[in-house]
Amino acid sequence: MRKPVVLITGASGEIGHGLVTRLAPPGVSIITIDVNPLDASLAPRVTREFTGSITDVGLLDRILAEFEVDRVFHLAALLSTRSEFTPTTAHHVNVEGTLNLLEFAQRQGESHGRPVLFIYPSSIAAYGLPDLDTKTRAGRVSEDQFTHPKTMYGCNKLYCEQLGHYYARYYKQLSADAIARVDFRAVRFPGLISALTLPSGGTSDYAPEMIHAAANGEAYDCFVRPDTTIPFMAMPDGVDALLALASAVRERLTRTAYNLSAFSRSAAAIRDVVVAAFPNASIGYKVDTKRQGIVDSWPADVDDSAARADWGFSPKYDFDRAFQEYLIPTILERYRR
Ligand code: AKB
Repeated sequence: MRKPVVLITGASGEIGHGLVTRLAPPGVSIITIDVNPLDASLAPRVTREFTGSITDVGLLDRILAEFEVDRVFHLAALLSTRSEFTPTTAHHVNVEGTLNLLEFAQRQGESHGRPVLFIYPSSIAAYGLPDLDTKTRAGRVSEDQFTHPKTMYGCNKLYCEQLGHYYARYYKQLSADAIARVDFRAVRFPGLISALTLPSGGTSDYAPEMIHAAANGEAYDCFVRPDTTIPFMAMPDGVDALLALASAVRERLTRTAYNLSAFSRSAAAIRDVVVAAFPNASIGYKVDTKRQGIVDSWPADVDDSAARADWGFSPKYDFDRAFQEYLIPTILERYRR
């Protein structure tokens, strides 16, 4: 008898860390795939940890044979800055890896007769605003505006949203048994900020990097201009959003991919609050033109009203609460230890 489990890909990453903690047993059995081993504190929470790549179809076949996966949280991806350095690798992991997982979910669904829930974090990188003037005028961008990404990662995310939609709605519709086997749902995350982990290879990383550097007594050069503004969210709200979307009633969902945002602030506003909390912080600016260009093409804020209306998205942490009640106390505790 195969055992019903939740599969988390990219489980060793930032979102995975929070999700494994929140989904922990006894309620649920988790299996994970990541190229890096799980943090020692998380390993006891999972039924089986597979160290390997989502591009390894043989590994997915072995999992298919042994486990009955009814939910997939597909988090594994190369982030935006890293993807610009290795675009073909990014495409291989971000797109072909996602296709492998969708096929895996399809076959799981066919074998156990129920659609497999497939939760996919897309990103504000799916947008591409042509210039700063347009960014200022655009204000809160809705899901169907400006979807002309300027990065490989953004192209990958936007395309995989479409691919998921295809699996959920049209895949094998020409065959006799035209039942959807994959229940695909996506969110477009803003920059995520975790107090417990540091991101790597992203372009929104300047915000978490300046906070962690200050708490750790290290000097930091922010790689974007002080006026640079994009939406952000505290990691606990990001994890809650994935779980809320996963438990939403299918019939109430009016979109495949939903915008999410908790607060939109400039790099200077984030620096101010960090310096107020850590008066010895040394945070300057050293603009990286390429990364600046990427963030300038992302919206200053997004319209997340569809997520709020359809499945009750409601972040707990606005800008003040994120810093005063989550980031600063948790980070202080982390570095004190
Ligand atoms: C990145 O910077 O690549 C990510 C994202 C906004 O998707 N954090």
